[in-house]
Amino acid sequence: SETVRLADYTPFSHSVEHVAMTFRLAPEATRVTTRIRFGAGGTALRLDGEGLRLLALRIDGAAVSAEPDATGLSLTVPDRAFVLETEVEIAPAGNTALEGLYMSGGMYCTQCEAEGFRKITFYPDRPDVMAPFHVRIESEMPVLLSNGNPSAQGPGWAEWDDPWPKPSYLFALVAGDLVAHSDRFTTMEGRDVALNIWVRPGDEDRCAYAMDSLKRSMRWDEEVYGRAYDLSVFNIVAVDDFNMGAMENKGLNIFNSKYVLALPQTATDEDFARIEAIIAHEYFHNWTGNRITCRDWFQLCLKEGLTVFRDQQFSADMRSAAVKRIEDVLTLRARQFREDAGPLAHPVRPDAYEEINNFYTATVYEKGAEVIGMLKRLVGDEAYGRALDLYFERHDGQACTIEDWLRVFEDATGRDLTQFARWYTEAGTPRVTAEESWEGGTFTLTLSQDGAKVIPVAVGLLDPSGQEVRPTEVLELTEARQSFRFDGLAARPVASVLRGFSAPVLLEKPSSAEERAFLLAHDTDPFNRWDAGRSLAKEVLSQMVVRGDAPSALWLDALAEVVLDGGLDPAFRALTLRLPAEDDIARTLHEAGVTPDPDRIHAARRAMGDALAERLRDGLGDLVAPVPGPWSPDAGQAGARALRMQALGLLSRLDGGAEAQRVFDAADNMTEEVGALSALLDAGAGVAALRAFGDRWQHDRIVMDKWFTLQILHAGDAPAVTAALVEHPLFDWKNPNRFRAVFGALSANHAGFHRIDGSGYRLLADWLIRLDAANPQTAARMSQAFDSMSRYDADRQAMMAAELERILNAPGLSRDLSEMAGRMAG
Ligand code: DPP
Ligand code: ZN
Repeated sequence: SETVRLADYTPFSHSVEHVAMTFRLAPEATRVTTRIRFGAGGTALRLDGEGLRLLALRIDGAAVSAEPDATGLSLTVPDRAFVLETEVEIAPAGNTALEGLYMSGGMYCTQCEAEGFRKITFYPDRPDVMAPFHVRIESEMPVLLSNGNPSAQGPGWAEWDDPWPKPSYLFALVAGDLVAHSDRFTTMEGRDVALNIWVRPGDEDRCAYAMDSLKRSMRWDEEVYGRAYDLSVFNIVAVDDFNMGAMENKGLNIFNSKYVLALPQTATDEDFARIEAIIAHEYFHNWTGNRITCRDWFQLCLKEGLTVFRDQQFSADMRSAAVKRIEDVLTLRARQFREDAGPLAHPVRPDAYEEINNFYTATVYEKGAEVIGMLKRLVGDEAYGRALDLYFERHDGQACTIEDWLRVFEDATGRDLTQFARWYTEAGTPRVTAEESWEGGTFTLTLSQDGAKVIPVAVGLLDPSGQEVRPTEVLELTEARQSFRFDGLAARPVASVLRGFSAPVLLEKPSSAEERAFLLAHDTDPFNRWDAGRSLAKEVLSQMVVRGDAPSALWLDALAEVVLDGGLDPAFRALTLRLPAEDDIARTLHEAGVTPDPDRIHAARRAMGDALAERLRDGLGDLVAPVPGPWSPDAGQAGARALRMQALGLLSRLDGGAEAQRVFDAADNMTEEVGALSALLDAGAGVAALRAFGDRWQHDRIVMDKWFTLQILHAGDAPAVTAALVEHPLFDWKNPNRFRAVFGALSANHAGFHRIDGSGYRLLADWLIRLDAANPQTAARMSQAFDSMSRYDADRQAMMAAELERILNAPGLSRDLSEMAGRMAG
């Protein structure tokens, strides 16, 4: 396969002044006519195009004969401005890859990012070619949508006009039997915008939360970033078959239906929070992505890192900033630190790829957002605001690079960001070591790093009584080793280092269990308070795994103190009560030079939960009391429910699931239904509840995904349960959500996936090979389960390597899966 390199970038030969397209939709034979007005650019023109049947080609109205090759069309064109017209035929009904124009549940829809537009028509399918589009759709479908503003319509046709020049990856078209949940929004510039969420008939009562999230996102982007919406209509469409979460097409966002549709009865609090975040994320792309886009796909983090950062800020403002930060770091460590530690590690801005779809990663997205958080911390909030204003002013309408982005900050602040730029170009999670000394009223913190980056390390000091004696200060670590002095202290302080997780690093700070228990009890920084408890829990778990120790009383007491403190935010208490995931323990052990044993980790984590349940025995009754008040999706209630469900899980270890069964039977919302069912499954008492759940929700695709996931996640023998479930009539493996619900759960069940008989590895490989033939993108994404191979013992490594080899030898393997398996096989 061919490698694409950042170093080889060259601008496109021609400008595109305007694009006019006509779609005559039919499932087996859709006709697409495309009229492109090119500016002058020499006589050689190369267009991208894949799987297109070329019917006609005209230059300035004169027929030209041309023969496409496998990836496009090379033409000799006039050495001046000209109009190229093509007519092609495509078959959306047979498009199972879900890229380009395809069908989902009887409707037509598109997904063009990153390179799907070339499956629709011949075009310079690259983000730095931007043009205004006019689209005509002819179809018997009642609702016909494309980007921009509606311009005309009649029976069987509609026309759309998008005045904002855009790259082809933002093109979208939808045609279907849809109904709208509608509202309006007036922008700060006085523009009246029609808002519609289009769904299948019957789903319209499930859109209220998404609509509310959209309006709050629009207002927030005006208030916080000064950015207003720029068309007369904003459409969102929910589709059941979708490779990703959602897509920010200009004026016509297309969403995986699970990130739109929600009722209290069908969606958990986490689902509600995710819907709010993804609606915001796609909306925010209108400025960070659409108005200012990427020059090439190596710059993907330019739009994704920034837009994730913005959606995280939004969720923090809508909910609890402290809780949001803890949740974001949990995700970062679980997904991005893992990625960075294995064979798939790459810089936030990669410099080479075979298949760009493989680079929509935790590193580009989540670490990309962390890098912006660091930048903001280093320059300060006010300068960040000025830099963003300058970014929008200077680059509106352009396709940009990370260099452009950093130059804006340099120009706005006068700061040299040469060293900072390494965060974009170097892979791997830096290690920072902290050492302390105390002498004559002076506390010295010495920080060292294994690289040469600029690392903002936020630090605060507490006195021995737990009072903060030095508020948070951002230390800038720029050298290999640096000392920072704090003078005039009455007593040796306790340092709270890397507050708010001020940089995405592995912090090594030799400190006693007592000191961490002290920080868990007293730290004024909520993130570090939580993280002290977490690092203590990891240490206890490691000792249980490695030495067979019992869980320490110190940890149990410190945790109980927080969990039973009614004065603390229930969401925070729930997060503190959550035990580290088995995969996280495996990574931590591996980093410490210990080969993780999945069975021992599983047993130790269970023993830890049992001990915790014993320790909290007297308090659990109160903690599982119903959450008062009418149901609401807000952060307060969600936190209370999270704490209740955590406690219910512990109580089930003591009562065999009796209380969980009562909660399950009485539940009037999905958070508690799923929470109670999980507790029952863990207690080995979930058979009846699982059946009841399946009977109740068998007609609801989104809820049934949970039914599949839960039984695999909580299975003792996850491969066996998975093997049985793929025979279930509702296992529709071509639906990405269903495939992920099953195989995502298999790889998330750490002990099950890594069973020493190799059955987990084998089953996943079998199905990746099968899925690859239909949907390479999702198959490649799911193959990442193998990226932790090098952590484990020789037997497991050999079995995983053999499965990767088997994948690589599969006939007709896609470029997507071949690149992923090849990188992991080494
Ligand atoms: N650009 C899309 C996003 O919003 C890709 N799924 O992240
Ligand atoms: Zn995005």
